[in-house]
Amino acid sequence: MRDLRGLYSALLGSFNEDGSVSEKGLRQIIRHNIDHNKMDGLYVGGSTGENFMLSTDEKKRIFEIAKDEAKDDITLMAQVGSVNLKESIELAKFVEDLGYDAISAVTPFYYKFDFDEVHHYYERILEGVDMRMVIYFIPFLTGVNFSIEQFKTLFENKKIVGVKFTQGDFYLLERMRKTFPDKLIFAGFDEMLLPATVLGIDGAIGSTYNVNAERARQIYDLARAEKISEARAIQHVTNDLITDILDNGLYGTIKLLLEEQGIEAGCCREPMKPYTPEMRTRAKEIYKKYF
Ligand code: NAY
Repeated sequence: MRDLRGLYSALLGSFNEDGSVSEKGLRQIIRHNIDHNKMDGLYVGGSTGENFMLSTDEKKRIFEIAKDEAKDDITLMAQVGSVNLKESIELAKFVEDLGYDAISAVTPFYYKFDFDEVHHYYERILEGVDMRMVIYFIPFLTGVNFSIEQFKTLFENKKIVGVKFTQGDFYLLERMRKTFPDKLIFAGFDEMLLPATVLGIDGAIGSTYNVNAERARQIYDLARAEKISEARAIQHVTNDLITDILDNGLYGTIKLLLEEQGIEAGCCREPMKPYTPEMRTRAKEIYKKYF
């Protein structure tokens, strides 16, 4: 069984102008993450993949393309969570058959499900598969928060091996590390990679690693080696870059930065905005400034 720890790029979605999935773009982004970025893993079907705007067939196709392109070169974790539980169950079985290393599922959102309902959702997804699961915890987008006690209840299922922690609450992160030394914690905010690494995470999953992998690796390695001031200097540059990316439109700007490196990363999916000339110009400036 593959070790799941390490740095993962959250795989971007790649779309043609008519909104269809660009297989060519996806394959190029995947190769770039393996060959150039030297990532440990890819998180397929997450927020960065614009996943919650896709049909079940499109999600399946992207899972297939990622596995076909990556083969066993890199750890593959599939985000199968959806507010449609039947779809999540179907996708979990689908990626198990494809040979993915692990699944992840976002907490069910939109309706204000209570904890028992959320717990049931994870149990139902896991009933049908023999796979390791990483909970996708992102309260600022889903509105779903857990206490330590609730994490404890979820973690009673041995198939749940960890959490993708996209949360700026470092007190909770520290409590989690102490309480669950054997569970895997992946940091989900690239701008907080250094403090999360100091607190003892097992890895990180991020959108900006698609373009900023070298700095992310340095931060992660330096922090693990307790070379904090060196790591902090790189986190400062990284956060200047992330601030500029966020100001110009997160996923679109990352794709435009990849374009500067010759990768046909494609467009974003409606209702995300199409690229404007100003956005393209700004992305070129950002590229020149940081790369
Ligand atoms: C996902 O599912 O793709 C992720 O959550 C990856 C983590 C990213 N979160 C989101 C919501 O995009 O990399 C982060 C984030 O983009 C980055 O820290 C900038 O804020």
